[in-house]
Amino acid sequence: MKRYNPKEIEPTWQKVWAKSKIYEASEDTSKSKRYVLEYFPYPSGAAMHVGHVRNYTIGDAIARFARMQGHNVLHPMGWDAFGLPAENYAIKTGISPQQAVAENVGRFKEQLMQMGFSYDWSREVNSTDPAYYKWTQWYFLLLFKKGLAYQQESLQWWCPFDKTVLANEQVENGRCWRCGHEVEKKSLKQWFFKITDYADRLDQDLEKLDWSDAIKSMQHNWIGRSVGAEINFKVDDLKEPVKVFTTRADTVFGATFLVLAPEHPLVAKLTTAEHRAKVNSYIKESVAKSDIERQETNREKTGEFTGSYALNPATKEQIPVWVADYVLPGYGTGAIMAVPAHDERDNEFALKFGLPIVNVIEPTFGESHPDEKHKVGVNVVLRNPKTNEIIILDWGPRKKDHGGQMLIGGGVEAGEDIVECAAREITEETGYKNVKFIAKSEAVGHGHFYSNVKDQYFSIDAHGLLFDLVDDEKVELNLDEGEKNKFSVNWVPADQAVPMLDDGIHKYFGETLALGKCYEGEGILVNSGKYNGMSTSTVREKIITDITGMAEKVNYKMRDWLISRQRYWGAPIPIIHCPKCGPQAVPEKDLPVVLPVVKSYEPTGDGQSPLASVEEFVNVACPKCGGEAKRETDTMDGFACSSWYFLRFADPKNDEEPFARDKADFWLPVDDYIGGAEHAVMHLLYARFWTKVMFDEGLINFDEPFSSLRNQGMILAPDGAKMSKSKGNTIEPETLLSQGYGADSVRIMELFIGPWNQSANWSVEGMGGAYRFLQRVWTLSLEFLESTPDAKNNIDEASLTATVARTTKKVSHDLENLSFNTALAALMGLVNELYKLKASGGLAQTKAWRGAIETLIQLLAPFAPHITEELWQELGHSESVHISSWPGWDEQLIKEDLLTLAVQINGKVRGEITITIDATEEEVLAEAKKAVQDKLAGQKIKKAIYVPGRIVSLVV
Ligand code: ANZ
Ligand code: ZN
Repeated sequence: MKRYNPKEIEPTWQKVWAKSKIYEASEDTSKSKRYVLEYFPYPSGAAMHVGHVRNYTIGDAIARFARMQGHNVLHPMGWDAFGLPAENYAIKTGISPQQAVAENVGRFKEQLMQMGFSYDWSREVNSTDPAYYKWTQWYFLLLFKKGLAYQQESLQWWCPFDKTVLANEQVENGRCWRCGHEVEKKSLKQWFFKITDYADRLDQDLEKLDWSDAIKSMQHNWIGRSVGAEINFKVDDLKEPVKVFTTRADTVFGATFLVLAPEHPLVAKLTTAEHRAKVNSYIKESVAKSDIERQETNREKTGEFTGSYALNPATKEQIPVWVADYVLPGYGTGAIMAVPAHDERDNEFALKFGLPIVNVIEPTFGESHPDEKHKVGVNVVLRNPKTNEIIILDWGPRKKDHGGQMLIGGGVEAGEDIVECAAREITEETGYKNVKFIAKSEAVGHGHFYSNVKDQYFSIDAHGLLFDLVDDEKVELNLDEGEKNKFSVNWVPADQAVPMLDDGIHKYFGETLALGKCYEGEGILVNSGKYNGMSTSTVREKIITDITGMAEKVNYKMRDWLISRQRYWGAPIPIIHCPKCGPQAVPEKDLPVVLPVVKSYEPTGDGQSPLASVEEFVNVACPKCGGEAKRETDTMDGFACSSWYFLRFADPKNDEEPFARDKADFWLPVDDYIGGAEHAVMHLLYARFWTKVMFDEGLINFDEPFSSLRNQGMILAPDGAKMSKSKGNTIEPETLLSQGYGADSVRIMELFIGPWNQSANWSVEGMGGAYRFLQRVWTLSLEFLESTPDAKNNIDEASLTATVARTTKKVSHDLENLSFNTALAALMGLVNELYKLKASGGLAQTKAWRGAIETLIQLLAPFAPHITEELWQELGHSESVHISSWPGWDEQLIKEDLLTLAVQINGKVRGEITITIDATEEEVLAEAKKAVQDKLAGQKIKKAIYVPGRIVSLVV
């Protein structure tokens, strides 16, 4: 029998596929299109490791499955090849980026080829090819003409040793990532794309996308829309007021000081002579820190007093003005009103510098009840100062508003003061006799609740008190009849106890008294003049108009996109600066502006790119007046190239326009976009922005580029460490191939290792298992072919066809849901079954056996394209298995595997479903919810339980 030898069959089939062009796509409208795309890679010189390859393996399985299902599949590949690595390599070795990239692309492509991925190589693009970046430049000009690309002076990180600007990510602890030299901020003129104009749409349209919630919320937070107000604070002898941005105008009566970012333009004017020296040195320290560092929540607060005071427009009091680096210059107005009672950062700051804290919000909980009685009560945090444990009372399982985990508490009796009351309640409920009063909360908690003990609704004003335990001495508990044996007393570490508390007021006092947090939530106003007693959320807008006379103001965290780089290896920005006419677009007929070949790739040292010293490039006639002018010498950030490449694949050879509209409209949006999560707020946001601009320009008929985003999980080293070249723990397919495993085994391993979107540790044994599985498929298929033709055998044919049908259904279903690992498990199960049948009844060339083996091969084809192609041909087919039709199944054959289950809502049977016995819990629950949808009538399901094979129980 022929041996399974991947080293021989894999390259052979790769050549055949290239020649027969079966993976080339055309605009065939008779089939539905499916655009499957993996992030186009940066072609690094290093070998790919198995983590990189997983991404392409997932995409290829999706593409192959879709193709066999009869979709018209576009699955292209290209190179994102501009950027610093090639340039730094050139500086070091003198080898030009053009040459290095060409070599790397060749090597990278070879590695992809070896894996047998089904790319349409006729559509290959390279972002550094002038025929490509001509259109990147064209887009730049489109943005420029629409007012969406502009130049502005801004502060940038600058390394005086390397003589270059650095991106934020390239500064580590205030030092240059390359040379370790301390960096400075330098004011440089830079190009920006006005992505902020699209902030609202980028935020809202996230809703339309089938992306993971994690990525969507990262984009959402990055865009950071927030609605608030700008309030002016007048400073004596200063014409301009200090304008602050706040989302909590309702807390203005609690604003006891102002804080300006050290970079704020008014700081110099505000700082009095006495404080100047200290403030100036503080400013110098602060600007050297990154925004991320400045916002770290557990960093100790720092700041300086300016010597000036501002008028709080609500309280009419003079409040001190400080500078502190936790206020950032780039957000809101770069200045805040600090409300230390209700903002954690302001609270820390006030505590550190002894500034006043005025509480202006008291929380309210629960709904009022018509029969409620009013009372005044206490909630007591009893703390053991030695262990920092506090007491919580366990009243049994919480049901509605009965029971649960509570603080010590009770009603204040006539003639009793609050501290006495608290001490009495402690002794009555816990027995502890010797306790010490520590603090009383300034705020009163307002609640509406039902008393377990008294069987009565109450509205309560509760005072919070903190006591320390002095010693363990106890007396008999003194409880009301209704309280006896109803609860147990437990000491729990404070940080664990507080989250356990069930009632709102109890939790509030737990957080403020036991954990020292400030209250950032909503409630009713106190210490707020005429607004006292009103609710914070309803009064917010009213205070804004009363104080500012203006409406709400929307702010975004997102900044405009800095696009220019003072670097050689990027697409030149197609602008000509004319001393008379200003910046002018390079006329379209003169595109591309080709990167000149240079001798030195070193930056010039004065903040300009190496292109600035290439005179033939720089000196040019103004396209408007014809006078002497100079080219822009900055190049574009590589993210510009990747913001539209997915469109170029629709029409990669077009030299009249970036793409023909009908082709783009035919193929796009991308149906499955596969890649890691690391680009959440960069590429994935930029590409959405460009797409929206193109949509607005009428270039395309869709305004989101990627319908479904699939973020694959990482592959880790066998010991769970991240794979990296520097650690020397990478595992490379090239090595595995040379060991004889074959691309098919590697691909199986990549997908079998675990759910595709979760990380997994590579396993050497697993690799062997994958290989043996394929070998078993090989052997069985060839044994079948070598068995007697037309012979009878004694297997249970009905069982064989049912097993095959069941597996077909399972694999089809799993592939639809990208559940590659379970699909492979099912295929391994099928192979085991087939071996068992062979052992019991023998193998022969019957119709049933042929059907089983052919189906197995087809189901395996998206995972292991080479071995399946080889066996398919051995079985006598002349066409490729990869363009054969995906097998169907006869539902009749698997009927016996169906099961009927009752669906209960709150314990009553309300419906019935029929499922397959191998249905997953998720599938069963989805089916059950559908079956009783009308009976749920929109009620929220609190709990859904599936007792396998027996019942589904929903609790609403
Ligand atoms: C008073 C206040 C009281 C605030 C309160 C919060 C709670 P988001 O939601 O992220 O937009 N802030 C405003 N500009 C800032 C800046 N440049 N750097 C640092 N912090 C800044 O947050 C808006 C809130 O963040 C604003 O509302 C302001 O503090 C602070 F109980 O004003 B707030
Ligand atoms: Zn001019």
